[in-house]
Amino acid sequence: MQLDLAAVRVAAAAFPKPEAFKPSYGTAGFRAEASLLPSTVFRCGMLIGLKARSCGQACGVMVTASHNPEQDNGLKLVEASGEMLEPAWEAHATQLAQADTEEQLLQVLAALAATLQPADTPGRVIIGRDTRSSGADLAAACSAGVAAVGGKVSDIGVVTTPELHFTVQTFNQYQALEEQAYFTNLLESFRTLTAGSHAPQPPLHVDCANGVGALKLQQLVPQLQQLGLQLQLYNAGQGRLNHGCGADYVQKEQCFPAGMGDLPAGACSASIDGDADRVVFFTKGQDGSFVLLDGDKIAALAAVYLRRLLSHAPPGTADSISTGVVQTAYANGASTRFITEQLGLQVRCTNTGVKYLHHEAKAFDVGIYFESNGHGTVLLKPSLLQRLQDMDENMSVMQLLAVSRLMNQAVGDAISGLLLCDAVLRSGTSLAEWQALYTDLPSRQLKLVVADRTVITTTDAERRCVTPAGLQDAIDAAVAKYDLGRAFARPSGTEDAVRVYAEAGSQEAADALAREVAGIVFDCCGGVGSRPEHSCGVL
Ligand code: 16G
Ligand code: MG
Repeated sequence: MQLDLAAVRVAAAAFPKPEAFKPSYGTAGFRAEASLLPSTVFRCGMLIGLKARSCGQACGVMVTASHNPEQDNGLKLVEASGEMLEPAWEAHATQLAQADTEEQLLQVLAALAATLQPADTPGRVIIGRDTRSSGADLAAACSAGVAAVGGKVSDIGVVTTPELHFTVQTFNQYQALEEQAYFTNLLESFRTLTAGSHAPQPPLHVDCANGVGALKLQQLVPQLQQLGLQLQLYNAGQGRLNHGCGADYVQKEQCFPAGMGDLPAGACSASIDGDADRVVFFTKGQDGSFVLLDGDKIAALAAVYLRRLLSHAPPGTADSISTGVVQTAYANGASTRFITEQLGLQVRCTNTGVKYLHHEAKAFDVGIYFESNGHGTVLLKPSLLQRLQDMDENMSVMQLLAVSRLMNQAVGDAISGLLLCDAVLRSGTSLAEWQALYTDLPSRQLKLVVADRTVITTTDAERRCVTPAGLQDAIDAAVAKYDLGRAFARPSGTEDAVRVYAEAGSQEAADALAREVAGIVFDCCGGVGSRPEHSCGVL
């Protein structure tokens, strides 16, 4: 592909890279303190501009740092399919973002362009951003990058991450950019799923993390009210982004978000994160305790529901359809057992990160995937959708088709997940029954810092360590001492830390096993600071 390198040189000069900054494309894109990022977003604009030009379709960029604090920002790159950037291109993004000199930058870019064929159409990059104050300037830097390689830009302003993915996906299907399409799709599919149960229900209390999800849910409140869903929004923009609130906080700290501790026992509540791509539910027990319904519980609820819809579809449908649930190593053992033993569904385990789960879920006709932390969705294969469309209209068939429209088919989506769970709760499964589907095994997560976390390599979906030698044997020996024990250690894909997970028959045992494994990692991998038994930070 031809590139005007002189024009690139001039444009790039406006976005110099901070000298010691070595950004790399992590599990879900770049993230750093916002003032460091103009060069990274400019360069990623060039990269995704080239990709769009070479495939002749729209690709996307989301400027967000998700659940990080307000002063950070980042970006996620989006394929023309609407899905997350394919891993081979992550390496190109890192190489471009790290180029230290103008010469290196031009070299990397020219080498990449030489491998690409231009399509007949110029391609387009759709850029969105969350509510961070640094977002507009970074989106402008990204646009400059796209323009520098001859690409077209459509800046769609403040959107959720899944909304941006949806917009890219549907733009390439229908060549139309209408923000309303995302909302109409959600509302119409929710209407179908809840047909016959539009009487007012007790409210659903939603913690919006003071992020973009608040703006979007606010828009849906009146129409959802007409469908019997009363949304009460908290942390809807008055306070600091992700501060004492949001799905990440609620799931990790296992406590009520700011302003929601006084809700009555049994109130159905949920929490989304700063860019609205993950959701967890919670409630208060009769004894006032905090009760979490995490991504594993959401997957279990979705699995129960889809299995029911399939069993009511025309005879023979359920038998000829593969339904599976995809989890990560963090999935509570009790959830895996429930799905395989009680529901009789297949479960697969992948590495941590939506891109891995999403890919694996596509292998099933109905693929349900959720990480424990609340990222996830339900995918229905296009060939299955075609079969369903060809069937006689039956309520379950219509509802299966509605699930495919409600649930974002490109990436995990908090608003989709929120509405699906509400629809299932109205269809006859109460919040108490949802809670009681299975009882979590007690678990503990810890993190520690080692000299170089890349010495740890893993296999079997991060459940076993391959290197350094001796580490896995020592973990196995520790696990063997605990009833119902399971533990693993994995290097984080987003921060300089090693994460340890343990579960066992009691909370004391899970805590002790986690500490023991953290101590083993500390000894085998050059732990930094004091040994974990005294000072291991909770994840
Ligand atoms: C990113 C991933 C998330 C994963 C987390 C793991 C996406 C959209 N986000 O936030 O799925 O659970 O990284 O972080 O894929 P860790 O490697 O630091 O544990
Ligand atoms: Mg997020």
